[in-house]
Amino acid sequence: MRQAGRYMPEFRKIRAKHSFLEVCHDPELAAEVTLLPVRAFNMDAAILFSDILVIPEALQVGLRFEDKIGPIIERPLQTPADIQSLPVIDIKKSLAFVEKTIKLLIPRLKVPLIGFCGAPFTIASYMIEGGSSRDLKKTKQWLLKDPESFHRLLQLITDYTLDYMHLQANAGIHAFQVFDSWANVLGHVQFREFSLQYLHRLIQGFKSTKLPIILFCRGSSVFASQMAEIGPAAISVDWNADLATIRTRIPATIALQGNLDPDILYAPRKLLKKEINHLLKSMQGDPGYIFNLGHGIHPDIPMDSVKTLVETVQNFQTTQ
Ligand code: 1CP
Repeated sequence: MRQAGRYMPEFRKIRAKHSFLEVCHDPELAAEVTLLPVRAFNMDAAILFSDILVIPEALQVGLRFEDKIGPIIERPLQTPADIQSLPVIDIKKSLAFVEKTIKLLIPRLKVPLIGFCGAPFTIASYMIEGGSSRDLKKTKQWLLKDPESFHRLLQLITDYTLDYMHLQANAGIHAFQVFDSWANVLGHVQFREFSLQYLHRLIQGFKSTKLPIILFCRGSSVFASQMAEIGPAAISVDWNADLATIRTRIPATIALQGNLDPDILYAPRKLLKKEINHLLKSMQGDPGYIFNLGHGIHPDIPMDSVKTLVETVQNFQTTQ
């Protein structure tokens, strides 16, 4: 979850010279930033340095990132006609920089590389809201008042996303994670109609690659059983629920990833270790368990806490 993020001084040093999008667009820089946490902490996997919003950017809605605000989309979608006016793009060309980054990384990595994208619902919500939003009011009003055009938008994003997933698979990634960061604003009926259905299409469309898909929703502790129905290789669980309880509802053929509260990284070392060990013990013996945070790491987390976390997890088997 946000391995490089903003908490690493080395990342901030690069960012002092380059905008966030410049780093994403420059394969050498993006590869270098991907490697930073792997080198610093001996992580068991690397996550590609990029952002879920490169698809809206390729669709020319005017994406920029502002410090302390986050993403801003200059031309958000306001009417169904705006969907019609989106340009027809070739993902292979528009996102060729991601392919180059992955190809640079593969020979430089000794651990697996995780590629990623945003879920269609989350991407649609950014394109409609024009940036981060707490309640996604415009998005929810749109899907309630005009579900037909909302589905058209979701399908359009799904098609481009599948092209993007295949671009990453062909370039050499080893696993793929889909982030539905805003699924938690949906009730369970709407989750099924406006999110899950399209996540299912991504899973189906990616099957030919035989690469594992990890599905994360903010809200996965509530939606886990529905997510299991569409057959991902793993479900990444947010930090609101007890993971061992979720395990009892999910088939053993689906791995579970998660779910330490990222705020625990602010705790003193002793408490941090206690919380991590508690989670690991609760999942002990489960061959389909992958430790992770329940959501992204905060930019002001001390490097030492991340170090303690990785060491505690990696030493767990031998010390118990
Ligand atoms: O190394 C890494 O950090 C991993 C690469 C990565 C990933 C997997 C980044 C880099 N972003 C993401 C995914 C991402 N981006 C998600 C899904 C995961 C999640 O829910 O956190 C989302 C929602 C985004 C959108 C995004 N990107 C936001 C908005 C979040 C919100 O609250 O609306 C922001 C602020 C970003 C910027 C961003 N992306 C990545 C980094 C390191 C940063 C910070 C950039 C900086 O200021 O330097």
